Amino acid sequence: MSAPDLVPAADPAEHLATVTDAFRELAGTAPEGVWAAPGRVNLVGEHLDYNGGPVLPFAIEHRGLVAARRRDDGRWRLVSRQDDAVWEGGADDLVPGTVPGWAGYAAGVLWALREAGHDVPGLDLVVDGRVPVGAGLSSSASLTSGVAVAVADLAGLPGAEQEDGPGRRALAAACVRAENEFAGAPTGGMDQAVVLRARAGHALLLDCTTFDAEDVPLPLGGDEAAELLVVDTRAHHSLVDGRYGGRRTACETAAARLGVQRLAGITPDELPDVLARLDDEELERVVRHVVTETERVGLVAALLRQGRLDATGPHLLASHASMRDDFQISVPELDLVVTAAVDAGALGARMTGGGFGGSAVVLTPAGTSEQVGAAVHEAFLAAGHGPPGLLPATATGGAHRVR
Ligand code: GAF
Repeated sequence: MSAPDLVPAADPAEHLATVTDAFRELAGTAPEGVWAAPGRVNLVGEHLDYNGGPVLPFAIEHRGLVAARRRDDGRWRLVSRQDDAVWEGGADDLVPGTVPGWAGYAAGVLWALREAGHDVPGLDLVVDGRVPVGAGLSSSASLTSGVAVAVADLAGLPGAEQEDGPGRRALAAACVRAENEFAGAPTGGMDQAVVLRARAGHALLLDCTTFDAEDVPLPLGGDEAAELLVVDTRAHHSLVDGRYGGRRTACETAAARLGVQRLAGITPDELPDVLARLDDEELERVVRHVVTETERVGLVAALLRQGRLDATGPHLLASHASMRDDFQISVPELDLVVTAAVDAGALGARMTGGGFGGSAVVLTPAGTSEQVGAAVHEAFLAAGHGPPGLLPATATGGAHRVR
């Protein structure tokens, strides 16, 4: 049997040197600065952001770096170490829907900040994203947020500072516009918020109606009773293939039929009556997911405030079942992570992110995540799948300047 495929975060010094060298190759000079933006794992609260509900994500060590320097001619040159194509343009080229691939996300931030009335200087900019792509770990929010903090810092815009505040909220809103309107990805606002606003050692309990947030302790990697492992199934997840958007549309249809602004405002007590009014099996399922998942976020957050991550397992399992059976966004590989992990002694597990592929987050007793990861690896091979990627999970802080 092959060894499990461990996917540690990049070595910070190597990552910094690599993006700096790539910048020198592009511009013939050193960058003015380098900024980092993490990926994220959502502990619980899936597909609630665009339903105005609460979510509980945290930022992970896997991250992207952005190296940048201002140019005098007002033009932008965007380069990615993960792609050969260079995008070059000026203000007339910032047209929504016209810039394909990763560059659409980066250029979208320039567009959104200009739309917000900011003067965005010309830039040379190199990105080196080390958040696995298509893994449901928000490589795109890492990209947009990294570009946003770099531009904010170089242009003297609010939000460049690391502390959470109105400037960071505004940058998150610009990143959402970049993804929704410029790149055409119909995301909610969870990912950009946590990537820009997370505090190390904490999950971000985010109210997606007001975008107010509470930092809830999520101590990982110390002598805690439990630990988290992220399993990338390598079943590719995408936000632009129509399936994520289809769930969003079903929620909007249900809300319109019920005459409510946001499905997450429906209480568990109201649920039976609400379901009876819908008379549509698909809409009933999506509403049941949103209402029960909203309740689970509150229960998990309450346990975290008491330092009881180890007691959250049943809620994580119930969340996965809800996404598998009611929201129907799981795939066999994600279900296999959950069953194999539980069989190997995990306390709980669930798919995380938009679904239809991507990653699962697994809660294990302290000191056992390696053994549980090995069991999931074996189960994947036995089922004829390729090896999953195993990522250790610690909760890090949001996007910031590293140099
Ligand atoms: C993706 C989206 F980008 C988020 O906005 C959120 O809806 C998530 O899927 C599901 O919770 O990550």
